[in-house]
Amino acid sequence: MNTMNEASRLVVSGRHRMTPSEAFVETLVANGVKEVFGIVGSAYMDALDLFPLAGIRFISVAHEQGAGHMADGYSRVSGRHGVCIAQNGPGITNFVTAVAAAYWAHSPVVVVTPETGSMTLGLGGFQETEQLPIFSKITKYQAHVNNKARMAELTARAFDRAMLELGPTQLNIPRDFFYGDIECEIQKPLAIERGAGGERSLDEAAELLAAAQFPVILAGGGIIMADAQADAIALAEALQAPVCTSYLHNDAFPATHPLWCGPLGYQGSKAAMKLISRADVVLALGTRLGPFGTLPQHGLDYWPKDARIVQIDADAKMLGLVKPISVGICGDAGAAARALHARLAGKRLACRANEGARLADVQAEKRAWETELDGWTHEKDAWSLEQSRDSAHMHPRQMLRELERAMPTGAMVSTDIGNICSVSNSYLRFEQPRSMFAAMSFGNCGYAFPTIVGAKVAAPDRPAIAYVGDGAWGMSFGELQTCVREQIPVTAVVFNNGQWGAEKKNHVDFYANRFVGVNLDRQPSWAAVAQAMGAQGLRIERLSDVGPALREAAAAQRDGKTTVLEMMVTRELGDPFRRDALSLPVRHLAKYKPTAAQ
Ligand SMILES: Cc1ncc(C[n+]2csc(CCOP(=O)(O)OP(=O)(O)O)c2C)c(N)n1
Ligand SMILES: [Mg+2]
Repeated sequence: MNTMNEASRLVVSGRHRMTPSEAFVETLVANGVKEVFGIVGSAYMDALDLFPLAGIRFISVAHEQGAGHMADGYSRVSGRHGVCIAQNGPGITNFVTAVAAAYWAHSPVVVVTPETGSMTLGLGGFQETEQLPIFSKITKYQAHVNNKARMAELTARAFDRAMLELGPTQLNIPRDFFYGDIECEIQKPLAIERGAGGERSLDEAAELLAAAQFPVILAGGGIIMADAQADAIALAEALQAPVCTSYLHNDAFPATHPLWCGPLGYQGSKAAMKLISRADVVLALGTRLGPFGTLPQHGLDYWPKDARIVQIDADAKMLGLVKPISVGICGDAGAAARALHARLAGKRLACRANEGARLADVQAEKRAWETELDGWTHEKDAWSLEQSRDSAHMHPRQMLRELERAMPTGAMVSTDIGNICSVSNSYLRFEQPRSMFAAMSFGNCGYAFPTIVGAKVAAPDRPAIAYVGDGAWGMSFGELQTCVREQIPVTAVVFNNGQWGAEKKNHVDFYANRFVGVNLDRQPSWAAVAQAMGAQGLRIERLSDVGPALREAAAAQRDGKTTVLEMMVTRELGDPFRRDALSLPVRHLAKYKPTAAQ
């Protein structure tokens, strides 16, 4: 950024006469905004015109959904606001999926939604739709600028609430309200510190932990958001308690730490599941205990139903919502971990007496799981065996193991929703937080690629890698244009199995292989498409090429190059997502009853 822009980042102080556009942009600057993702639109031209002079880079994307995901990825890696903006009406409705995803990822994204002009609202003019109801259930707060004089105040509140409530907020601005003269003051961001939680609950939790014979920590996203990994490690070490990570928060605890056991949930670690099943006290640190994240997996119904649960979450509404708990603590994961640690310091800890045996069990379970993973080179159900028998392509699990081995230090990895991306959960291990950006519980295909683009903008020096199934890639590859145009170098690893695999697995397991809409036949060569779009594209056929290709692609990011690695894999499929939610079909009408041939 040049010096003129640095100087221009000083926010005006005191009351000033300005235009609402100036008030809006100055409030962005006051909140440290340096990048905004979006697609240009007449609705906010007057504010956009100020961005360069305010030192704000406008990152022009291919689709507004991409902008929303980029803002999400940006905020998840930086802990700062992600901001996106678009044209009223269709530009804004294109945001919806991304905002819902950011909501469930607890990302402080500010969604700026210019709307149709206040004087024609309701008349059915051009690009009009009611923009507040659409986002009402997927935002933490909605600011509607009902008077242009309130532009600075409401913009500031949208930013404050995104941090305070940890989730997306909407700033809805009738497009004519960017113009005119107002007098206002630019507000400083509110910095509200979260505490450790109630004294009594912390005391109770410390008592439970001190008396526990087999305490287990479940480390959640709250640890990442609170930058509290060091506190979590210190507490785990004080108890010498094994640490499982919550579903898709594999980066909540360092994988090389002796107490790390791996992730719970779909395609998670059997070691983590077996160990938590033995817990008499679970410390759920910074997790809402989402229902999908603790479903039985690998045939193990591992959640310890008789254990005492201490749950710590920054959002009081999450306490005891999904699982019965013994103690609920509304607090910051880091502050609460420190407060518990301090309380435990003066106590005799029952679990330290059996420490030797417990830690031996932890290591044994971890070794057993690694050995099982090493031997689990391919899926062994009848359909998968049939698919891979004569295939020249790679087994997905082996390919994922090679990617794991070649993963560059400090890498950020985003993962999409799909069978292979889900299986990758067992193979994604991280040392530092803010490294894994999965589609979380909204689970939308098309999440991973734009999200990693946003993450790369926030952390340009870290290798940025997206894992994407070929179906989801079809939804999101358009953002390669953004990478090339805006020079945001990332690596997309595209798993080409020629199918919407995760859904096909349901046909295999429940619908006797009656396939409808799951085969992705006659796909283009995604490597060639990447090349045509100005990126590098490589088709990877052999296992021995996987690691070198990933390393080279990640290194090429330093030269500004985006690479698509098209992994040619068999059609075999791992366990399904929702075995819990499907049933074998019942048909009463003769015409729908399966025939013998089926
Ligand atoms: C936006 C959206 N549409 C549809 C789905 C349903 N769905 C979940 S997984 C999946 C298949 C993903 O296929 P692909 O990306 O090729 O990955 P694979 O399962 O083959 O590894 C689909 C269609 C979804 N989750 N999100
Ligand atoms: Mg696929």
